[in-house]
Amino acid sequence: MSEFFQNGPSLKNQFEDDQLLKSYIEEKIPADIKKEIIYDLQRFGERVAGPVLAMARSAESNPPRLVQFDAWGKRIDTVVVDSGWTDLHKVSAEENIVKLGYERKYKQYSRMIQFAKLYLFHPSSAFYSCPLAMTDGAAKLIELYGGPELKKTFDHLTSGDPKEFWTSGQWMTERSGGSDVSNTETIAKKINGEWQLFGTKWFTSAITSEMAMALARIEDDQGNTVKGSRGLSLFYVEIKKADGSLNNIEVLRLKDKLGTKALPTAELRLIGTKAKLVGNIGEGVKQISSMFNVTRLYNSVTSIAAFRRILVLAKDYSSKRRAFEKVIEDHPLTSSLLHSADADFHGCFHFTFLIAEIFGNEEVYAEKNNMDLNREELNKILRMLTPVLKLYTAKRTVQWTSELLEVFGGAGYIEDSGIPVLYRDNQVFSIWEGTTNVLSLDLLRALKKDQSWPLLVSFLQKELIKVNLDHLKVEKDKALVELNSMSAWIMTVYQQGDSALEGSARDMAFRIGDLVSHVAWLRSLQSNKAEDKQESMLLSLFGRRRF
Ligand code: MFK
Repeated sequence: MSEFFQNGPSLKNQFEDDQLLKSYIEEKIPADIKKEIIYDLQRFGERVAGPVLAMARSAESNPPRLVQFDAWGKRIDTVVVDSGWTDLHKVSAEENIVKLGYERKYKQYSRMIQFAKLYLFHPSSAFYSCPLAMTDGAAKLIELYGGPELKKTFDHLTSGDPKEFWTSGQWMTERSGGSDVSNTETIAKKINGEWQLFGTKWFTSAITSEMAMALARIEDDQGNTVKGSRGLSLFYVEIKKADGSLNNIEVLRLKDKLGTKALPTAELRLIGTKAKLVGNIGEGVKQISSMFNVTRLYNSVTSIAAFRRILVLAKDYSSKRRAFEKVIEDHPLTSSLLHSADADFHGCFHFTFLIAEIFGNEEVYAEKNNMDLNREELNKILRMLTPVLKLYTAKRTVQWTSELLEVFGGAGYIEDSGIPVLYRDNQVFSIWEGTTNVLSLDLLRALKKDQSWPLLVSFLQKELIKVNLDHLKVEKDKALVELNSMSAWIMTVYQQGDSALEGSARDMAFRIGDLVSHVAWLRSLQSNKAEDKQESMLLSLFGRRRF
């Protein structure tokens, strides 16, 4: 009998092993902060490949459970989580994942550095990154609209001390409205001078958080409400009362999801939940939308991180597994598949970090910035490209996860190889925070409202003018041709009216995604001046695999 046993894929230090991230940091981060940052990322790269991943594995194999009653029949609705999950809370605080975005110690580079850490953390976090996304979003909302009474809460959300650090939920979705939030049925009533919420929230991650941001429809003394999204207001909710019991909330059940099994997602009934109004009455959707730039960017960073994880495992495995007399990476079909995945991954990485850079520059605005854009322009580009980035990176990750799973053959279909969990989990990226269709329509909304296409064209043209290395010329010219062709196409579709525009929105979003990721990549190759021929060989705007 054969004594042969295949060696499985393995993970190295996740920063040291990531040539792309290392050269990006080298290129982008100024010398005075680089040393500190690189040391921190190296240390964290080791931590996520070992002990942090073990916490995630533990949390995944011991999913949360809901205990609704105590031994004596009293309703307690306690969600019991694995110690791995609580350890991931500690790691998130210690590593300052949210804090980095608000402390702004590294000025306009703060978001880039924060997202580099999130990118290392996510694939070893069992989706603890989800509460972190909502926490960062809530901090943003409080920063923009919160009064002084929420200052302490803001300090909790942005703390680096595990004992002080809070996470936040985001309670939007209801049975009557998922994508279409305007159908929200939860009511807010003022009772004895205090707001109380009544209704059912259908998807709430993660119920183990300390607070949440919720949408509700204000009902006046006569029982009248304003219909549609203009009737919705934003509320701050603390999940527990001072005595530790729930704030008039019943946990109806935990969702039995396809993936993200460690993440406790619950259905809640609000039965007079005490709340505080945030911002202006009737502006809830507009206000909560301003956190979409944060949460959708988190979605993009975490989806490219997940894409990288399956890609490095597939590459490592291909260098070990022999079939038909050679390791499989030496077979032309496998090597072309991996090459193609790598090319798409590079495009997604550069697109994501371009938006992180724009976001950082918008938040810590300096008149003279690397992008040559004023604050209003930075804002408009973010508004237009964030939904595109989210849908583009999510879809690429979902498609490539399925494709790369095949590299492992049957082993990729077996639970304890650690691959199926990626397949299940990654599917969520294109659903939550807006599906591909909803985000395509969001792009149209932004294009129409801000007339931002000409602004994007001029930004991309300016960036392309700076690309002058000989070996980048062919791909630069392709980008210029595509830019002109897209402008003509968008003009034609505009003239055909709203129905044609809606029907084309998805194609438009993916074409913009291809183009911007290509330009972002060229920009990076130009400015790191390493003349990294190997990386440039991957670059081919029109050579990407179509699924
Ligand atoms: C690991 C990473 C994890 C990531 C986090 C995961 C946790 C997620 C948990 C969840 O909560 S998932 C559920 C998330 N739900 C959504 O993302 C909702 C998707 N639906 C939409 O985005 C719809 O487009 C929307 C609800 C916004 C449509 O509602 P309306 O009321 O029809 O929107 P309308 O009238 O177009 O816009 C209302 C206001 O918001 C307008 O402002 P004005 O009143 O000043 O005109 C819009 O300009 C503004 N707005 C809408 N979308 C915006 C926006 N502003 C900025 N950015 C946007 N994207």
